[in-house]
Amino acid sequence: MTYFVAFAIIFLLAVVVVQIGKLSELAGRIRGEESVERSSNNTQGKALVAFMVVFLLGTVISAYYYKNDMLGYGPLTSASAHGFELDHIFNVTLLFTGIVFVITHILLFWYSYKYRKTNSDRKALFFAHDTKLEMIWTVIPAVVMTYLVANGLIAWNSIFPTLTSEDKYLEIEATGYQFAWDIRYPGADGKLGNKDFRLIDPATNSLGIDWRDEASVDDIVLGGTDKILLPKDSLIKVRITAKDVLHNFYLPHFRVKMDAVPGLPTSFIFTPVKTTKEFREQLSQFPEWQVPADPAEPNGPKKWEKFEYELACAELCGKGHYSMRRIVEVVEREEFDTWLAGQKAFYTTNIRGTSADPWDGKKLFPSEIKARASELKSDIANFLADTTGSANRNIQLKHVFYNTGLADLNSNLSKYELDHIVELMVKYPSMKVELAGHTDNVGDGASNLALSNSRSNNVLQYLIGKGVAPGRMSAKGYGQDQPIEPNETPEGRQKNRRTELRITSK
Ligand SMILES: [Cu+2]
Repeated sequence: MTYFVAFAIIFLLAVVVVQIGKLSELAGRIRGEESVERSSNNTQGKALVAFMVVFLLGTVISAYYYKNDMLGYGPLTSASAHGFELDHIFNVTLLFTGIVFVITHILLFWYSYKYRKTNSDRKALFFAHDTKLEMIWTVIPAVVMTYLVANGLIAWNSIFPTLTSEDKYLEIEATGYQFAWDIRYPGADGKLGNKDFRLIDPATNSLGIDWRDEASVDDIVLGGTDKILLPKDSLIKVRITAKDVLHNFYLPHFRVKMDAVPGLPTSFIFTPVKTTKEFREQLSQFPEWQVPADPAEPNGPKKWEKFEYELACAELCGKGHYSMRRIVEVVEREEFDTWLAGQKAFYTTNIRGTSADPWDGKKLFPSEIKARASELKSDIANFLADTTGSANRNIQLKHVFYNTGLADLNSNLSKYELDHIVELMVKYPSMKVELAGHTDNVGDGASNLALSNSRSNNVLQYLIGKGVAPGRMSAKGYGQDQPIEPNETPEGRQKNRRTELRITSK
């Protein structure tokens, strides 16, 4: 409806303009062409001068009035190191184009007025060529343009240094798709693992990360709405890619803007120099940021207190384009390191132990060994310290592996957990344990019982071999009789095939 009314108004206005034109033409015929043209030229000439003044003042005044809303001025000075350089280049360009704008604007309208057709039989001066003029309007723009372009190139090269492996920088990856960003951080190794588009699986591996690359197993992928944390004063390289259409990685406050092109990785290098907190303080110096953030709540937080850096997609990539906005927070390096260390690797939470895991039963990663050691230590300490009888006495040996279908211990992989148990047996000299073997319900009960018996016995033999007194340990197989999960699913059966450390005496 609104569109229809707007269209009708425009149509009616057009009709009015055409009618007025016809009317003045008719009036002209009645009064005589000559005098009409003269008065019309006069009016138009004056109107052009008026336009010149109003437009020029309007441009200058509005630019001054709105300067604090523009990036680079007042509260919005750059939050990244290279941003100041970039803002300077914009200012230099603005200076030159501003001078040209003012001169051409004045000349254009002043000449239209000055040389309007008056009474006299004035004629335009005609000349075919003037070398001096040609030189002036070729050489001056050429010199200015060369200066601007060269300046820009120099700045571009300093903003995009070629980083070598010697340089210390944090490399993160942003993958744009309709309509979100997937942000990947390297884990403790500082390296992002390989990707391959053929490995993309919308359900389990939307980025196509290659888990066979050990650098990828500690990579962290942020959830769709998580804040993107960045450390202050650290060089950051963002690898930018896209999965479907063209997007654009845009961090306005950091003057970072780069296309995300499917199939063509791009990157940007920058150093944030102001934490979110510091930037808020910068904003608080300006009265327009001292107003309430929510006008409905006059006593609520101020606008500057609610400020957040943001990531946007600067490419109109579809109708959900706006939802690619993400909050970015810059914090001190220590806070960032603590945050990153507390993030769970995508592989650990989503891939480890599933059918997509190429390392299942083949390898334990140092971080897993470490985490498991402290888990085991606290489980046993908890049980020993417990006086209420509620602590669990059955401790599952999660990192004890056997060769498939056999009772042989895979000691290459099991040694970490078992050696740690040896240490704990030394630490708690009065503790006695039973090694309990369990199976799933596949196959017949008797052979399952036999298998669990020999498996637990093999663990016992390993521990004896490491010097634990045989009198403190026993081994027993329970076969399929004590499942901890239903045996209906492969995951359930996998959980039921286990060896437990049962503390029989403190
Ligand atoms: Cu987009």
